[in-house]
Amino acid sequence: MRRHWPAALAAIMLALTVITPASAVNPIITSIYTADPAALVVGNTLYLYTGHDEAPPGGTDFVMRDWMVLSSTDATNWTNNGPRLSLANFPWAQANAWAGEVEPRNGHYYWYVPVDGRGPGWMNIGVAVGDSPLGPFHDAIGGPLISDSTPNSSPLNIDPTVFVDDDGQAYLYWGSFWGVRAARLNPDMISLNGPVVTPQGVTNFWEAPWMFKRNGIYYLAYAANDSGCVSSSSFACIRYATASNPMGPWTHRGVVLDQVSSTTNHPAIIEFNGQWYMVYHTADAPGGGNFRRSVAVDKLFFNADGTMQKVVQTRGGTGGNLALSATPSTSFVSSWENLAAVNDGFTPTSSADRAHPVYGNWPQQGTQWVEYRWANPVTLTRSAVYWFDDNQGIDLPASCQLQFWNGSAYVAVPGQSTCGVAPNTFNTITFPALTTTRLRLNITSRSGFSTGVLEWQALV
Ligand code: FUB
Repeated sequence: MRRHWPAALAAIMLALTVITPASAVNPIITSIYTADPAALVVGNTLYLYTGHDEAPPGGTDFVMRDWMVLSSTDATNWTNNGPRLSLANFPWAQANAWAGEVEPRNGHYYWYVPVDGRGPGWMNIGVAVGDSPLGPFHDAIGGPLISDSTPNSSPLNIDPTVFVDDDGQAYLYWGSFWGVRAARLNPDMISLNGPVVTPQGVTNFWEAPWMFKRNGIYYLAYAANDSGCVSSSSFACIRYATASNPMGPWTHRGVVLDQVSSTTNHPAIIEFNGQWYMVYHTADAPGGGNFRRSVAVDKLFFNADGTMQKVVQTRGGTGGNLALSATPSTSFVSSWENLAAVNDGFTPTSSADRAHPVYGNWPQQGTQWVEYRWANPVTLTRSAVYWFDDNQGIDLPASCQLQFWNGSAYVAVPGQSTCGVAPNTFNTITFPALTTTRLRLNITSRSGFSTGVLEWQALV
């Protein structure tokens, strides 16, 4: 049974949030997993309202219970302001704190969020309101604004984006499962003004709309999963359309962000300090995956005719992965495989992913090892390994263990958590901070098989 925090306890938890500095490179924060960013500029600050992925390593579904706020005054250095809204703020909700967006109006900040309600149907859109960009926020309605019982609602009522035009009229767009929907909002921002319509011209819409206006042109960016832009329909690119009216009809303009390393893709596009940005998420953080995503920010440029150039995705720094600066060695590598694969910075999509070189030790069996050496001591607290499985002679290992060089011998890393052998994910091993110049991964095969590694991270 799912437990719900009393509202007062939730408020105390929010007030006690520790403000921690985040990274200056993509992903912009790696101490937690964040997804589904929405962006808002207030004064000299850029706020990102994000989901919070808490799926365990190898998890196969979303675990999302609250929403975070990140902020920056230069779009480079980020502050994690902690969770500022949670499912506990909506007593009528029970799960799925998915992609939301904050819109300011009349001194208030309205946070539109999709949640799984306790009533009939699946996902609903609720609204929280606060008096500052960081809240505190509370449920503004006491129930959903949009639900499956809303006439002409989307096949999946998620991913709200709200836009207030210069004349004060507010618009809500949302939807998934190829069903984009739109409606006008009343000035109270918590009730619909008129029917739900199905906007026309939003070609290949899948989910995740984001609406904005520039130079009198309305823009609608959204996730699409058609074969024209993705390698498989489980991934998504970001397409966009423009219109001269906020309710459309829309004209499709192309792809503004290619497929990313996570299956889902979710845009926010905003101007801050004279520069436009695309905010999105990937699986690029150490230990990341489709349900352990991380927010990224990259510059976005317009052409003279108002179309958008495709965003160049950047991956900055090491993301805390010191394996990238290590020299690998091994007890054995098959002549047709490549030891350098273990620290080439690749994020595989599955244990059978051969898009990059792979390390394998066929036909060896029993215990083999790979090792990292650094010229100077490094301090590590985690390691993550993505196993290779070719469904032939190389299989997932039976067990594994981390060791380090203590000056005279290799010994087990003290206090290490279980070395996982799950397929299709990074298996993260945590341990008390360890300073060393050599780290070794001992890999013991299953009977009759050899073992392999797609990527092995050594993390600060
Ligand atoms: O994070 C849960 C869901 O995944 C969001 O609502 C979608 O946009 C997709 O990113």
